[in-house]
Amino acid sequence: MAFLMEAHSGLSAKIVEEAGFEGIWASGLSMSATLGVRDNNELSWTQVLDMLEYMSDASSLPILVDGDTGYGNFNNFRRFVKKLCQRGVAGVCIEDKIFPKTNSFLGENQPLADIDEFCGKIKAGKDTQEHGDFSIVARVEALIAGRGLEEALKRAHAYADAGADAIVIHSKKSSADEILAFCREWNNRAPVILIPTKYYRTPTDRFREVGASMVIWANHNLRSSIQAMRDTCAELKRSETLIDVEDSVAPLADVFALAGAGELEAAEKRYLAAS
Ligand code: SPV
Ligand code: MG
Repeated sequence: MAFLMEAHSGLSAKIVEEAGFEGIWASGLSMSATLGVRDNNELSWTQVLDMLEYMSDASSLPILVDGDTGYGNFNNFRRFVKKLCQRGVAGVCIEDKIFPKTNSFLGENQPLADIDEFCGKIKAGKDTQEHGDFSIVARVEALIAGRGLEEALKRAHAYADAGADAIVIHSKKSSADEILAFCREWNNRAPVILIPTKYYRTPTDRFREVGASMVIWANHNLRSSIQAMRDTCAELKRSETLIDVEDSVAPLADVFALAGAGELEAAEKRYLAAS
């Protein structure tokens, strides 16, 4: 089972790679929150592309981008796929909801996309991808929308028939029961990806036992950075001195190292005329 770790910037992409993960989840929630906006397609798709360009420049890891609902219909989505391929992104996940989307953890009874329309989107993406190994992942939101296991399975089968390379089955329950039941019924017809943000107490071995292929830690770099920034702000506001803060933040040398200062120094020796 593989693990994708969330990143939302060039810097966080580098940190994910440094930690040894095999891939990056470019989370829509995290990219939005980082720029101070809501996870409601308030970022345009070209703004998302710009963020991805920094991330793919910063890291050699494969990036699976959260493509929300594809930014419109099949035509908007296939153009997004073309641009992702040009930027070296490894794959995109689209969810079967309506544009503009709402985060899965907000509200009840979120409207779902028409199955045939969503299948057309998947097909258009597969027909457009410029590299054979680009992945289109279909995210089933039936459990999120309270529509039950049968609806989730029906949708997952339709999306696999349409050519989806893998299925994300999502849930907002604190118990993994419905997710595990889905996986057992699905029986690995196509690879299954889980996002255990809400059912985080479930031991990871349970996901292995039901044959999950991949787990996404979807927002934990964003949330850890919020906590760290808040702690530092509070301490400095209170103490009005750096004395107690210096040892609790990353050394400045780390900032330069992560930005690649060493590479520039070496390049200057090679390329700048000696004065
Ligand atoms: C994201 O990380 O943006 C996701 C996962 O789509 S979730 O927030 O659980 O919907
Ligand atoms: Mg998202």
